Amino acid sequence: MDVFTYKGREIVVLKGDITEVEADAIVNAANKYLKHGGGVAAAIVRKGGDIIQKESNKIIAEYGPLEVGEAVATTAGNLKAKKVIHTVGPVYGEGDERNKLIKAVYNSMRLADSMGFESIAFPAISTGIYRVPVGLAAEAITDGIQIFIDENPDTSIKKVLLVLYTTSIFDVFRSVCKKKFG
Ligand code: AR6
Repeated sequence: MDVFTYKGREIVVLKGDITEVEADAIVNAANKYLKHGGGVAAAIVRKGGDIIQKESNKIIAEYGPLEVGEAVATTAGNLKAKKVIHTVGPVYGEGDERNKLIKAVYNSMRLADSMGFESIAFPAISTGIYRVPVGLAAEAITDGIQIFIDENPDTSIKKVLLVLYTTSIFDVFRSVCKKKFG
């Protein structure tokens, strides 16, 4: 685990399972339809309970599919977190992946901030089933965090966790954070 600070906010990079993390909000790498069938999304529903999928279905029924970069919140069910924030990352090859990832992170933090949350945990959005190269994703996700803090100096968010599931992805995020925040 590595801890960095940026403008008085803690940025924690750790290898682990996001469903086990202590944070007010954990972020899910979702799809536009909030059908949590695979990857980190399936792990979140498996551990948090089907109530997360049910609330997700309600959101889709009411508002229609999400856009890439949008973020919405549901209950966290049995998880330690207060809420799950679902955001949609880009699929590699669709174009503008960097800005879409920045937007997904920014909108997730904005939603957490609107609920007065002090901590938020992100997985490596888009680096699994959506195949975005890890280096590109790490640069964009950390840029999103940095831009949000720059533009929202009074945010309630004191701590941002980056929870990486594999050693190789953890190593890339750690070196990008060292360069940017170290
Ligand atoms: N904790 C933290 N990270 C995890 C965990 C976990 N428990 N499990 C997997 N990862 P993915 P995407 C990592 O595929 O690429 C879903 O089906 C994994 O190693 O979950 O944005 C959605 O419903 C990878 O680095 O998300 C969408 O359809 C990262 O999480 C689609 O996949 C993201 O991998 C979204 O694809």
